[in-house]
Amino acid sequence: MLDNALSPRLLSLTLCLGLAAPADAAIPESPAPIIIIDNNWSSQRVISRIASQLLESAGYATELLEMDTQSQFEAIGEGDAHLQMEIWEASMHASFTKQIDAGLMVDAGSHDATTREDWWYPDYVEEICPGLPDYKALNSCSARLATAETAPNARYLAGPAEWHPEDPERIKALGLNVTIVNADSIDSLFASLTAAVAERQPIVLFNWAPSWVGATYPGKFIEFPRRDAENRCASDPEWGVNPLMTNDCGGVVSSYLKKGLWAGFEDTYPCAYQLIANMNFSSSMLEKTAALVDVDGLSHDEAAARWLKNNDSVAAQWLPSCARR
Ligand code: TMO
Repeated sequence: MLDNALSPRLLSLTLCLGLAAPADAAIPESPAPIIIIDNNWSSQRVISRIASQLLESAGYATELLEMDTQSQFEAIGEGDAHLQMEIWEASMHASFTKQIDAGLMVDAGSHDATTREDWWYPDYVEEICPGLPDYKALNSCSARLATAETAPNARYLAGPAEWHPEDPERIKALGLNVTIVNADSIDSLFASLTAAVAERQPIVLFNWAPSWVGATYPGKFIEFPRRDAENRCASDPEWGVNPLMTNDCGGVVSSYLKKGLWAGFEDTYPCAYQLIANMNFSSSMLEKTAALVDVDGLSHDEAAARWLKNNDSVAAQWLPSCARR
């Protein structure tokens, strides 16, 4: 069974040749492909492919659909896509919750991993700017954290703008002498980090955890005013250090990582629903999936296949009996 689960190509070849009929003809319950959202960072792309390979081993057709984190939930709500494997609380809670409240999506459970997304720096930057990690040091050190492009302001190297659209408002609300420069991909974000570390140049950039970066380059998140549990920081100008503006706070510090599904998923693909609900990545598992791509240089497809090969007993536990054949 495990061999079948882990060799989708071999399995589908066997099926095409008519050598094996599914033991349980009920899978797939619908021939329509399960459409999986494909974002633009490595762990998400790898675990989406792990889900895809497991679903295909069970007999489902799957497709990956590239979407950004802002428009994805609308597509899932309309049934144009069905599955998001990594819903990060700090950047996606509001848009995800909106679809849940409208009855258009369901929460398919939390991974064990807890997450953080925020501004970050490698430890040696504290020698250049000793007031860190307090956010006020961004102003006292702005000249030292500037580049030619941003001087006299400090440079904040962000990811693609759609990841954190609140950044410009945070800068205004906290009165920061900071200019955002957006990296257009994680490859360019991490290439800038690697180059800065090699020369011990100052750098403040967007980072997240779990990711392989913190294990490779020790560093810290900048400590902004803490976001409140009700997230009034995002909705109530009066809350926080700036009584006239929202987003005068940092990201959520210990936040969830969830799986989310189109509301019609469980009725359409009941066995696949059980499989997705069972899938669960810890922080260290998630770091490993990203490192297979960003450090070891595998493609996302190869990384998913390699991960399944190295973790076959974990994957076997996720497969409900209806998905084994
Ligand atoms: C959404 N991300 C994991 C890139 O911060």
